[in-house]
Amino acid sequence: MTQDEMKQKVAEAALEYVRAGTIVGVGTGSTANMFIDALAGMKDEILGTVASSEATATRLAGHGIPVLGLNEALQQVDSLSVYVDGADEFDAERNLTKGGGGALTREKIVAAAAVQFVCIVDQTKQVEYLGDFPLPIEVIPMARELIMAEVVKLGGRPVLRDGFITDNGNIIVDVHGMKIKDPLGLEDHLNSIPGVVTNGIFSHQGADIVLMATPDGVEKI
Ligand code: ABF
Repeated sequence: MTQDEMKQKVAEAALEYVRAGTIVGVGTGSTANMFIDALAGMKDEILGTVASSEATATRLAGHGIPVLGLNEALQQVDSLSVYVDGADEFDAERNLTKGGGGALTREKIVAAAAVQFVCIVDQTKQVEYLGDFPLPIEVIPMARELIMAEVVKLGGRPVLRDGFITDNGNIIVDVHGMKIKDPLGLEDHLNSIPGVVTNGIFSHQGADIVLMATPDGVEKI
């Protein structure tokens, strides 16, 4: 089975967590895109969706799936019923690294607004420790050098993502060479540096359920 076939299977499996009459948070990336395509078959059953990026909003709208702003949604309901999104890495405690697509801040916000975070991945994303995948940090542009120097002190190798601007008008610094043994601590530490908008460790907002596609089927972790 190819990686794309595994992504397809896990995207379809996530439909089981979509409840009729609720607002659904929708992530970003190639696996999330397959979920959006599958969700189109249920579009008349849900109240609407909240997108974690402009790209996701465009794809949802292309299927005729209603897209609400998060503020608008939370004026109608107390919380989103579920947030479905991919990840770049996950560990045994369901901590995640996200943000390879640069949408980490909105992804973290929408995840925080949902009762349940269902993470959809294929088995290539499973790791013992997060950090092999470069850790993205969304940064306010004027703080770039300050933050890169702080990252070096932590033992990381910061690389500016060339020519990339987030949906929020900021830049991304990708941190290479970190073996992340304390995801919660590092998430908090990086977020405490002035100028950091957020970082791609999802430990506070870790997944409630990881659905992992393998050639033998979809495993629930
Ligand atoms: C989003 O898409 C990101 O947080 C993560 O970087 C990426 C995963 O992409 P894919 O599903 O294309 O592997 O979930």
